[in-house]
Amino acid sequence: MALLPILTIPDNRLKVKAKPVANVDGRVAALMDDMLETMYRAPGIGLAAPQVGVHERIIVVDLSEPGQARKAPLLMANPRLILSSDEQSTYEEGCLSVPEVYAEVSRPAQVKVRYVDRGGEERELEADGLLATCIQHEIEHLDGVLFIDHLSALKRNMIVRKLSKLKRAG
Ligand code: GNR
Ligand code: NI
Repeated sequence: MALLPILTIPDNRLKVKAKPVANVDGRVAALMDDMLETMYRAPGIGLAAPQVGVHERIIVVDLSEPGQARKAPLLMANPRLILSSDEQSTYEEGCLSVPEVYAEVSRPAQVKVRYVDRGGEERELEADGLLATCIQHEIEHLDGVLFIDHLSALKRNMIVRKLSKLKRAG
């Protein structure tokens, strides 16, 4: 297992659309394990492959509290939403690629996601609450979209400028 460096904005690699995984083989399973370890260490509740510079449609999610036993991480290849509720819910979101920025985002409250698991099996999951929000946040990373893209251009530009400055300052 290995920890992977997490890219932060501004970085054009976060804007690239990721490619579908053809086969969930040993290489992909190992990448999922490394992503999970990286996410736990960060710590975060989700991580998408583009955040570690890999442009493949892979996400990992685990909503357990940091420090608690992590029982059921979700490891997904090619996740796609097959249902999204009309009902919306709003959460204060953060992102490991947008450090120390938090903002409210509204998204469908309930979703159904179809994906291929670590063993190569096709599965479906119904999610609501923070899990639904997190899965949508991760799937958007696969399309090069960040949660700040849901904010006004004014707010987004302020955030990008601030983080650019911090990055230049090292
Ligand atoms: O750790 C994370 N917390 C979080 C909180 C609310 C909504 C989404 C998230 S995902 C984020 C980790 C991350 O950047 N995943 O891409
Ligand atoms: Ni994120």
